[in-house]
Amino acid sequence: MTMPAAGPVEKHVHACPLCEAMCGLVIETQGQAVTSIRGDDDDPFSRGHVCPKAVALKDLHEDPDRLRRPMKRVHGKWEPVSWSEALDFAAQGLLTVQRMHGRNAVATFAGNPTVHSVGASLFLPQFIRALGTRSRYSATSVDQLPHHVAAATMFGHPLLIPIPDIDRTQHLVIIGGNPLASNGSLMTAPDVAKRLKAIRARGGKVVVVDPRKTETALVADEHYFIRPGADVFLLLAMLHVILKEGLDRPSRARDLAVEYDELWHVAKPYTPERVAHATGILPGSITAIARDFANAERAALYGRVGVSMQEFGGVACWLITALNLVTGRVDEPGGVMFTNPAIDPVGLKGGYSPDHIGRWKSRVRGLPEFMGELPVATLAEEIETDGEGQVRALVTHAGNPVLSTPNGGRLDRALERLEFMVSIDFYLNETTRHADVILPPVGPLERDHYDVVFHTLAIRNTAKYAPPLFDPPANGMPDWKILSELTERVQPGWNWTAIKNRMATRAIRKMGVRGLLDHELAKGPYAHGTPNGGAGLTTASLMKRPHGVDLGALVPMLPHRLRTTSKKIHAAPKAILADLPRVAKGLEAASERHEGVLMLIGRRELRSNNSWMHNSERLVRGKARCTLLMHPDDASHRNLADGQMALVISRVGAVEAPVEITDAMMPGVVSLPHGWGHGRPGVQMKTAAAHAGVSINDLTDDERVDRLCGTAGFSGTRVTVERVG
Ligand SMILES: Nc1nc2c(c(=O)[nH]1)N[C@H]1C(S)=C(S)[C@@H](COP(=O)(O)OP(=O)(O)OC[C@H]3O[C@@H](n4cnc5c(=O)[nH]c(N)nc54)[C@H](O)[C@@H]3O)O[C@H]1N2
Ligand SMILES: Nc1nc2c(c(=O)[nH]1)N[C@H]1C(S)=C(S)[C@@H](COP(=O)(O)OP(=O)(O)OC[C@H]3O[C@@H](n4cnc5c(=O)[nH]c(N)nc54)[C@H](O)[C@@H]3O)O[C@H]1N2
Ligand code: SF4
Ligand SMILES: [Mo]
Repeated sequence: MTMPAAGPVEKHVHACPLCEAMCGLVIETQGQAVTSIRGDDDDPFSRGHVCPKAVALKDLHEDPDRLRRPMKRVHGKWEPVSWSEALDFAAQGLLTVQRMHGRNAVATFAGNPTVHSVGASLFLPQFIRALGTRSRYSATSVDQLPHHVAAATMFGHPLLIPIPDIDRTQHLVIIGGNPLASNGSLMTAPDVAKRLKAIRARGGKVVVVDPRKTETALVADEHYFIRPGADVFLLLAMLHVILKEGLDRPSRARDLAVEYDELWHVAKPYTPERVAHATGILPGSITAIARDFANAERAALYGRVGVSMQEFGGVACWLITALNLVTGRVDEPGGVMFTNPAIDPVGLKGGYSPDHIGRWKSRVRGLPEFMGELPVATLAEEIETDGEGQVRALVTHAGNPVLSTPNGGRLDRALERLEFMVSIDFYLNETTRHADVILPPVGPLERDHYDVVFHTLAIRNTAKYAPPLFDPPANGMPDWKILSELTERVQPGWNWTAIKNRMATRAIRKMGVRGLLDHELAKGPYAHGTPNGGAGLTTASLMKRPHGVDLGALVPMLPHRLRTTSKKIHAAPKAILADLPRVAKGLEAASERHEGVLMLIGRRELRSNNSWMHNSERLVRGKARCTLLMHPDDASHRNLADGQMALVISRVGAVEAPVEITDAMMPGVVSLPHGWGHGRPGVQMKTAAAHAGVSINDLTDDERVDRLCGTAGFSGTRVTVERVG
């Protein structure tokens, strides 16, 4: 739906909600049309940086396939219905299932864009609380959950994730992250390429450990191939070297730590020689990586999805922080630091203890709860398995678990068996096609913007608010309104609690997004002024500084930011130590080799955004993206030439994809990007369907999880590959 450009040109300052980098944008509009999108040079944080996805916000705004009215499935056909009919139908369907089968029979899944929408971040938790179900799932358990486990058990709150201070470090070790493609994660740092370059320009060093020689590895000083899933052994050996050689150093954080001596007991058996075969890294290199890191004047060890999406992700993420702790990097400039955000989701409460995990278990497989949710790797079997507590209805919010969770093909089939499904989403895609009703929120340019979550994970303290750039269309609802309408409708009954809850919901709804933001800002550290003498932060004062407010570099925050009940840092949390016998067994398994078997990993690409921006022509045109990267030796063993179709087979499924031969891959490892596979029937995204690709998660295995916290073990899925035909 190309919008006619009519009327005067208006210039708006906004922000991009697509990834964690929070780039500032200058958007020109004429009437309802977007006429240009550029990086905002006056944004003090992003300094004009954007990536190709920003311009695709225009395509999203205009996309004729984007749903603008609620849709109800009637005898297998989609029919537009009014908002009141759709909301009543959705709530009634959920309540009916709960009345018949209990509260846990309704499951919820919150996908990634939830945290990029201020309305959804503020209003979804209420809706889930109102449903009163324990069957809560989200993208967290296919992503950063192990980082939360480490943060909660060590520092007392899942969001106390220390952020690498890359603008001041002299030595950055990146394990399992590719910020040049992802633009940084659990490290909000717009224009990360420039910032990495600056480390080298001031005489520092960047080291990358990754089974693929990535875009980031290409701009680093050193790159080491590692066998997928073996990071835990590398990290243990690094800890071994550092403690054995006495390279650990005193620090303020060290003085706050208990259980410090446990670390040597843990690391002692893991010499570089013992883990070399499992990791694929020479003992001398492991020792050098450890010594260089420990000896650097200012250093940060950073790990991202490559270390959290694997069978030992929890222990690996803990070891990363433990290594930062022993070398005196925690809470020090140039090391890893905590933010002091204007709106603080960490809040005053915390109270996580070192064994705080698994207060309840999933019904079928006994996977642990964490932060009130269950691992999504178990969702399909919870739908399929009869019995008390079986999942019979599902609400998805901004998620596409058919493409994004392990063994998505199984989930795809399981969703067909649900008695009722509601999707809050603006596309009819691989997941929402199973819904009985779809409630589409307005697009990102038609709602307020404030990055509640990502300011908390940024390399500087910053704040920025933008009001909606377009008025929502007459028939459009922002996500927060949809959620609060649903919340009211699913709080049945006239007992005192129900009435109180309804009153609370109404009060918050009356405040709206801006009201709630002001309420939170007033509780925050900059309510009465900013470090550089600016006015106290409110949405009104932020609107006077539309490019965003820089609140300075990260500052030491310990001990007062600790939220452990002990007010100490737990260097070796109980819950994590309990997983070490499994790690010991894993070392044996990782040292075995199986003839003909390859290990599959994922990848991200600058023009792609998980599963949902593939309907933008400008992002998908050109060379096919969904290819199987393979080392030349592995290809020639299988008689595969570049561009030929390969059949990839795993325990759970098979897909066909063209081979792209490259020595950027570690021998024995192949890579497919995730988020593709738009060829399923019933998907209403024309451009995406024309560039369908296949889903890596038709190969990944829902049985392969990190038993510590249930996170999907994507990395290193065993596959065989052969030539098609
Ligand atoms: N362009 C773009 N940007 C995005 C996204 C996107 O889809 N597209 N998604 C966003 C989201 S949701 C997230 S969570 C972030 C993620 O941000 P990143 O973690 O930076 O994401 P990736 O680019 O997947 O980088 C992971 C790296 O880990 C490597 N790897 C895989 N397995 C292993 C392993 O076992 N060990 C080690 N050491 N490395 C391994 C991969 O080769 C890859 O280079 O990106 C965000 N940004
Ligand atoms: N094998 C493998 N699998 C992976 C990964 C991997 O690296 N490898 N990465 C994992 C990671 S890190 C993540 S975060 C997940 C992401 O997977 P999901 O959390 O499932 O998210 P997306 O695939 O991004 O799908 C987003 C959905 O939200 C909708 N949407 C977009 N914006 C909005 C909005 O503002 N409101 C609403 N209501 N809906 C909206 C889109 O239409 C789309 O349907 O995938 C995971 N899956
Ligand atoms: S890096 Fe790209 S997708 Fe991420 S916020 Fe910036 S412009 Fe948006
Ligand atoms: Mo993610």
